[in-house]
Order: sequence, then C-alpha cells, then structure tokens
Amino acid sequence: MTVKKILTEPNEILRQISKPVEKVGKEEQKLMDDMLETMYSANGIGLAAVQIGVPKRIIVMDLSKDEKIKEPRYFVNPKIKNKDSLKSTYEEGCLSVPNQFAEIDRPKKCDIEYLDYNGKKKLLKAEGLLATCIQHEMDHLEGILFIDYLSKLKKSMIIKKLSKNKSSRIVV
Ligand code: GNR
Ligand code: NI
Repeated sequence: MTVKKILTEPNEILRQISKPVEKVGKEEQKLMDDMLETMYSANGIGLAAVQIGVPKRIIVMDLSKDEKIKEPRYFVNPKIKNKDSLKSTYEEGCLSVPNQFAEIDRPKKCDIEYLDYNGKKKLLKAEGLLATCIQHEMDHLEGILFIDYLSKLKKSMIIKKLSKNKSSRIVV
C-alpha cells in the first residue's frame, strides 16, 4: 500500500466527473488499498479516488472512533436510491480544502446502492455522520466540493487563501 498525494483546490482534476468502474478487479482493489492508506495518513474519515488524481467512481471511508479498531468501508459506483427530505447540519472539512470548515445542510438519511471491495452489490441505509460523509464523497465524484454550497464571497475568500498558501507553499 502506498500513501499518495492528495490534490487540493484549486485543481482542475478535482472538478472532473469520475467514470464508472466496469469491473472490480485487482487494479481497483490496489487503488482502494492506496486510498485507504492515504486517508489514514491524512487523518481523514473518507476519500474519493479523484482526490488522489484518479477520476473513477470509488470511495473509501472509516468512521471508527478508535484508531486501533479499523472499520474500512469501500464503495464502488455508489448510487443514492432514496434521500430524506429532512436535512441535518454538520461542520464539514475536506482534505482537498485544507484547514477550512463550514456548516453544510444535507439530507439526514439516504439509501446507497454500491459494489463492495469484492464487487458484490450492496445496499446501505445511512444516517448521521455516515450519511453526511457518503454524500460529501459522492459530490467529489461529480466534481463538487463543499465550498460550492457557500456564498460566492465565502467561497472566493477560501479559494484565494488556498491559492496563496499553494504559491508560497505555506500550510496554515
Ligand atoms: O476527513 C473528512 N472529514 C469530514 C468531516 C465532515 C464531513 C465530511 C468529511 S470528509 C473529510 C475527508 C474528505 O475530504 N473526503 O472527501
Ligand atoms: Ni472531501
């Protein structure tokens, strides 16, 4: 397993629409292993393949609170089957938008159909942080970042800050 570099905004690749996976094979499993390793090393709870520069519809996640007990989850070609009209608010962050946080409203519950690590079809009823996180990750597959939900002013301030940090290679 290899820790890959996580792309950060502004970056055109993050705005690409990820392509469906045709078959969950060795190559995809290796990608999922690398994604998980990369996510753990960055202390994230989720990661989409496009964040390491691979625009495929693959997500990894681990919401376990105890670092010693790993609970990796893998989602290939996830589709939202049903979503709650009731919203919940969560303070979101993103490894591709370093050190920025904002409260985002999303459906409180959703049902997700996906393929697992072995290519087996699964259905998951998600709520709470799991629902928030899977929707955040699925946005990545569409080239959407959480800052896209903020006002134009807030979003442009964040992008300006990130661009500045990038050019001076300072990470605040
Ligand atoms: O590590 C992460 N934490 C987080 C917190 C609230 C809502 C979503 C997330 S996902 C994020 C990792 C990430 O950027 N995944 O794309
Ligand atoms: Ni993210």
